[in-house]
Amino acid sequence: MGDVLNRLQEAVIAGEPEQARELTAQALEAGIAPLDAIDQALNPGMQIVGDRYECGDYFIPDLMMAAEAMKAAMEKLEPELLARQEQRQILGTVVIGTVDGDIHEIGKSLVATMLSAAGFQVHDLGVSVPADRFVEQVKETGVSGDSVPVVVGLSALLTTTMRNQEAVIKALQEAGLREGVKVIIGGAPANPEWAETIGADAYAENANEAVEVVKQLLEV
Ligand code: B12
Repeated sequence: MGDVLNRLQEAVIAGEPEQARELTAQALEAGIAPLDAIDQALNPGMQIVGDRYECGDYFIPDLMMAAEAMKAAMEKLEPELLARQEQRQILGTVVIGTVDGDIHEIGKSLVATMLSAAGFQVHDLGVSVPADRFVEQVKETGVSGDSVPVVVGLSALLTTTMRNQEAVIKALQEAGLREGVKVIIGGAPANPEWAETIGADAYAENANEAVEVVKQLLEV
């Protein structure tokens, strides 16, 4: 079991999407839980890639290939993560996206998948999402979802784009929607203090914590 996860981690570090896909399939066949593959192979692999980029050993193309490998693995894991959530009871609605100017996708998508697996209806708006687009989706969700509670999840991976988390909160305020929603933020540069500074309701460090915190916010 350890061996296939080690090889999966290596495939992410080497930026080999085909290998990552194949090894993920092997891991699932061997009975490895999807979350273990994420926690023990994919995330540590991306961490190493990030460290190598930081100290100048890796360059942007290396990051992109590693991200492709991680995405290939996630494509295999997502259906499994969702399948493990047996009866589908909608706990609430989450509108999530990576804020304007920021194209980092993987962490946001992982949070979206985990929330979906936990029973939330998730509207994933994608990456580099303008503040207006969040507002539009909250309006739409509010109308179609009646009294279903709405959480807005804002991801930012860059110190230059974390300001846009605040811009979304302001846009929600201006549209008169802030009171009706809960806002959770995340991404590497964010932290609880930043959440407080910009008037978010909560912060979570990773996808597992995000599920717990969203449940607490909605009291479900
Ligand atoms: C992969 C990667 C890329 C890929 C992204 C591919 C893709 N499709 O997503 C590419 C190559 C495109 C890229 C581009 C750039 N990147 Co980049 N990238 C990374 C890297 C190596 C990994 C990010 C990742 O996917 N991690 C894995 C996921 C699972 O973790 P995560 O994103 O942190 O998400 C978790 C938590 O943060 C949290 N979370 C995330 N979102 C949310 C949302 C909510 C609501 C909640 C509750 C929680 C939550 O839960 C997630 C799951 O556990 C990081 C380094 C690092 N170690 O983080 C740099 C990094 C983020 N990038 C960086 C930089 C500088 C850039 C570029 C500006 C480089 C350049 N000069 O062009 C561009 C920016 C382009 C843009 N406009 O966005 C810097 C940011 C520095 C800073 N302080 O601002 C980093 C930190 C690298 C570094 N050390 O310098 N990057």
